[in-house]
Amino acid sequence: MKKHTVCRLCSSCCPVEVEIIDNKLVSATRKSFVDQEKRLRCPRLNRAADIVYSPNRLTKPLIREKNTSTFKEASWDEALDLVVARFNRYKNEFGAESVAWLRGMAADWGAPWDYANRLMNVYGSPNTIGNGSICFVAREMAHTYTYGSMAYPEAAKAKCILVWGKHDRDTTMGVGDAIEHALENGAKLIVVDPIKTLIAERADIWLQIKPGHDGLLAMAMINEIIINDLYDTDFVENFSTGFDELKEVAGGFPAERIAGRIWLEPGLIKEAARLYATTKPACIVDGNGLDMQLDIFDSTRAVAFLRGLTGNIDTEGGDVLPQPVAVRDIQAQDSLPTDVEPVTADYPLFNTFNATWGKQVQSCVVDSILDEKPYPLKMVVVQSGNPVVTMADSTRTTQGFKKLDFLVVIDMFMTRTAELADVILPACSCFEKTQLNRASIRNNPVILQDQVIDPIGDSWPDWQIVFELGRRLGFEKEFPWRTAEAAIDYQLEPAGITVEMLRKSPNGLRVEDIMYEKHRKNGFATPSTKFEFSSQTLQENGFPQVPYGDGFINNPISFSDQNKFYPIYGISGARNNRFTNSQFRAIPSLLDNESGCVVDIHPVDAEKMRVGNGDKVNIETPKGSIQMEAKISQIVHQGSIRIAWGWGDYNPDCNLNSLTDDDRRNPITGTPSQRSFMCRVTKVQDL
Ligand SMILES: Nc1nc2c(c(=O)[nH]1)N[C@H]1C(S)=C(S)[C@@H](COP(=O)(O)OP(=O)(O)OC[C@H]3O[C@@H](n4cnc5c(=O)[nH]c(N)nc54)[C@H](O)[C@@H]3O)O[C@H]1N2
Ligand SMILES: Nc1nc2c(c(=O)[nH]1)N[C@H]1C(S)=C(S)[C@@H](COP(=O)(O)OP(=O)(O)OC[C@H]3O[C@@H](n4cnc5c(=O)[nH]c(N)nc54)[C@H](O)[C@@H]3O)O[C@H]1N2
Ligand code: SF4
Ligand SMILES: [Mo]
Repeated sequence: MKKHTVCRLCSSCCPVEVEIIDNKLVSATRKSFVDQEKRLRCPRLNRAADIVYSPNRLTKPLIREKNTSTFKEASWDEALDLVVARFNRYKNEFGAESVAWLRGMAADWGAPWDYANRLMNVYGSPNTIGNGSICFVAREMAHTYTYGSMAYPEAAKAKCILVWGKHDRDTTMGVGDAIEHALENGAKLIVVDPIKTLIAERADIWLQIKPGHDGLLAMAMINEIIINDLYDTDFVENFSTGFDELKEVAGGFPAERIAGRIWLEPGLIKEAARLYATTKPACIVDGNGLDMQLDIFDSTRAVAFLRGLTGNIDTEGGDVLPQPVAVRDIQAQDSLPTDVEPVTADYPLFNTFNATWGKQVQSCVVDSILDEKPYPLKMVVVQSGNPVVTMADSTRTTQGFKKLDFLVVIDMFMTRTAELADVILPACSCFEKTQLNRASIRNNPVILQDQVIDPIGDSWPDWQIVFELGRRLGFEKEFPWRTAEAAIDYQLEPAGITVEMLRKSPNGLRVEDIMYEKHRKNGFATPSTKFEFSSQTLQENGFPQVPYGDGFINNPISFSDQNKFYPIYGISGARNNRFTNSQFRAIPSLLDNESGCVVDIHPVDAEKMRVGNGDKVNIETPKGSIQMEAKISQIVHQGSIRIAWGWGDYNPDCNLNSLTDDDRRNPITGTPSQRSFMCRVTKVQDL
């Protein structure tokens, strides 16, 4: 039997068709507007059955035996009662704010994020915290400050595609399909990436940017477009504000002066600016290459400016602004006492830029535990995340989680984070639960992630865990729902959509047709109702109103002030299409014949280091060291290395975040430099 759902084995939320035989998931296929044989293949989806039925799945709640490293199996009643007792104890002893709920990316950002917020808000803690400071939420804030929400590229219809720090063919297959389609139809391609990726190889112009220096390039492109009158005068005059201020600041970034600082030729920067500005429609596919950088907010705003400057915002084949469906805000923020600040209080603009994103600076959780500022957290619930290996500075993060009084982990597998827990609650996979994903809430059409098989063992869907905890904490009224369907129907009521209707439209329910150039009628959802090249809100809060208005930061990546000792640029990459972040290395069919756990070193550097293919090298920063096999490769620029991402759970010796630092952060979004940092490389036998 065929069933429809949405895959959530990574954050891309691809609609899929699943083959079920005897109530078992046998195979799954990604849906796409392109023909089956042309679709990009996703190895994780192809191995969905191996993931779902893995013998390593957690199938029973586990409680740590007192003062040991062993766990005993428990009933849900026993485990939940223990968790609830701790929730109550810390609230009585230290106030509800001493408990935090930390969410990784795996259980989605839509309704599951709202449920966790609702629970913590009615309990009285302001500390529901996501990992958006290093994933896309900081980027979303930069978009929002410019034109009111996050734009998405309509790549399939574009004539020019500017891919900026994204690698969709491995990470976001739906957009990957769209890019392939556009290229087949003759679209031009510009890629900004320090690595010669598969998509960079095919670009008309590849800008092999120096890691972490994207802001300089974006400003140089803006300047080039302005001084050559390549900008859209109608848009700039009628729909934007702050153009003159931008023009002045961008004037300080001429391509000739900037190029040498970012490993590029001035001619290539000019050519890219001209191609992007003069080929219409053009879209920008921006990605995680911009995230996890110290100047994420300014660099992403500068990239976002290109969209307005060239009149490509909200146009067909350009970057389109979403048309969200009307949903009920179920976070119950009104229940929170107003006099308790969250542990993320140092980042007020990020905490509040969106009505429901809330707090996203996960580093503050560790600050609070270790430095007891603004107060100490005593208990943390980690849901669908593995912070011990995915957050910056793993040594410090581990210290923090070890210092906690009580740690609860909700996960499908035993992880390095779960190993530190007092209670582990076994979660269902994406195929075992019905869920309203963020992709659906934030834009048309709404597509239901629908349960297609029964839960494995005694695992529970995340929604059930949260609702049941809520009820046991005494919030029966706030958590009346016994099914996911009832909760989703309640949340979608303002849109007039029900789960039943969604099931009848498995390819998605569109509540309104796509509309372009909505600003002509409504303006933009910014304080000025204009596309904001300069922001008064930022100025009022002590930040430059135009990106880099007070100069470009001197040392934009970690440890660049110590480059005598750490002379090599380390790049965190690559996302491998077999794995999602730290996940799936326990799945033999995905791990077998896998050769991705390597560090790419340029041949010239390798010779200097006397390193050959397959040699083990030690990579070191002031924070720690890891060891990996070397791969001699031309895909990196001389002077930089690319370190494989996501191996820290499988093998702590390869934990990239043992190298990264959390000491310096973006002042607005709290983002540390997890993507780029200076390091030293030595052959292991030379040590
Ligand atoms: N140096 C460096 N650091 C990075 C990154 C990088 O590229 N380089 N990437 C960053 C980014 S963008 C992100 S988003 C973070 C990711 O950080 P995390 O979200 O911590 O990463 P994952 O490894 O994906 O961990 C997800 C966990 O959720 C579990 N899980 C999967 N599905 C479900 C579910 O439905 N319910 C529950 N309860 N659990 C589930 C998985 O088993 C896994 O243990 O890492 C960040 N850290
Ligand atoms: N297979 C797979 N798919 C995934 C995930 C996964 O772990 N595996 N994770 C999911 C998650 S949580 C996310 S956030 C998305 C992320 O998806 P993407 O945004 O595609 O993220 P990455 O592949 O990490 O990085 C994109 C590109 O940025 C480049 N890059 C590195 N440093 C820089 C830099 O300084 N400047 C520029 N311009 N580019 C740079 C890298 O070389 C890489 O090609 O993918 C999601 N999908
Ligand atoms: S890219 Fe693959 S793993 Fe990610 S949601 Fe799509 S099908 Fe699933
Ligand atoms: Mo992410």
